[in-house]
Amino acid sequence: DNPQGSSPNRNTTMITVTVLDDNDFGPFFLPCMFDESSVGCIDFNYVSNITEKMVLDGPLVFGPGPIHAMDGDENVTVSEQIFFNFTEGEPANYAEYFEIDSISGNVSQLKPVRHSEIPEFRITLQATEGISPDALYSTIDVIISVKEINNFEPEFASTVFSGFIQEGADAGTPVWDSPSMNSALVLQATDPDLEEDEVFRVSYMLNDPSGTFILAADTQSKTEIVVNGMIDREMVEKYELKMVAMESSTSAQFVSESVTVNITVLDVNDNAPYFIQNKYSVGRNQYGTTIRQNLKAGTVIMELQVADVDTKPRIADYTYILRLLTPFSGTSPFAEMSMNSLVKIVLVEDAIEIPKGDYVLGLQASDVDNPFLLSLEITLGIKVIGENDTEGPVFVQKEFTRYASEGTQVGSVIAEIKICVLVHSWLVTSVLGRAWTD
Ligand SMILES: [Ca+2]
Ligand SMILES: [Ca+2]
Ligand SMILES: [Ca+2]
Ligand SMILES: [Ca+2]
Repeated sequence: DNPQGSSPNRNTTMITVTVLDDNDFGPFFLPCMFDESSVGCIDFNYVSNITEKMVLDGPLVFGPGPIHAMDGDENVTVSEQIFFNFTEGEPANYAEYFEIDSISGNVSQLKPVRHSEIPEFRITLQATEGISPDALYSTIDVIISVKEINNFEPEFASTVFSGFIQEGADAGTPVWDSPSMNSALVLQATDPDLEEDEVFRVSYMLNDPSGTFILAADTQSKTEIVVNGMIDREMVEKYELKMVAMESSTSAQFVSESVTVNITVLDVNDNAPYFIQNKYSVGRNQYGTTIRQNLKAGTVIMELQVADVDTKPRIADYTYILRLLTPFSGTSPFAEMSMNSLVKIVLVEDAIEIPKGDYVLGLQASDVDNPFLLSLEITLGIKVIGENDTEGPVFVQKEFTRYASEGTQVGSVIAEIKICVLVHSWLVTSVLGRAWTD
């Protein structure tokens, strides 16, 4: 070229250089998509999905398009065949499930997959030009999602369960499946969507309005209910709990129908018998009567009935001990005759032989072998009057024995003596006096 046009002696020769494409680009995967900023094709993955627990009939369908690749070079002297193969993947045993046709790129499913075990495959696909050892190749990820089948909520074998717990049971004690308390009540839900050997991940939720029970800490696919509060059959005999199971093996996390767990509290003999109030009652655990000296030996002068808040059977039947408290010495002119829960106080001699006055007796009732463990003592006041005397008050009092330790301050009150006086069936209590040290 001669912009000035001042050198006519020069010749201009046009040389056209044709650059032949050498085989220096690997294959690229199709479809090739561009955007405004990209130089080449945008990176992408081949994605597909299959349904768990079945085998797809025919090749998988991929997006954004079928598996396909082109030689990256144009006008190469020999356009070589592109071969497809999987090189590695997650999980590592992906090849048990999928194979790829090296020529067509079609991917076939070989066996069913469980979503709970493998929710997704990520496999590296390699496209290679030709078969020479130094053949050029490219790779891309193939992602196959496993769609779960979830048509059913988890379910329990029954809608109502029965459990048993003994009153006084320690925290952590399981609710038993029978009154014999040999095995814990096991609660387990299943998910009909899962195959028999498939791991069922589940959360159990217990609703106990009383707050007395919780689920065992080591709950897995099955659970137990354990004590978390005080159990007293005489306070609460039955509990009704509600429970649900929520599947966590699936993304939908279906929740079961609510089931009922009825818990029966088993009795322990943990209460002493008590005396039923009757016409002789003069106060709390105090009974009294007046007898005349014309009564004959064997006469029943008082009848008392005991009851018990615990249920039968007990270790032993009721036992009674009657002892004379006032007067402090001498043999008692009264005895008890009992049959189970009925106690009769009878005269053991003709009443004419008994000095007039006030007699106080203690009557202990027990329903265990060892009365020291579980017994109740009531006080009986019996006033003996002459045949023609008018009825006066019955004194119901007890003897007191108190010991003051050495060094007790002078003037300390060590006992307070109260009397309970029965006046026409009304009990009057008053402080009679105090004992003090000097
Ligand atoms: Ca389910
Ligand atoms: Ca109790
Ligand atoms: Ca009892
Ligand atoms: Ca009880």
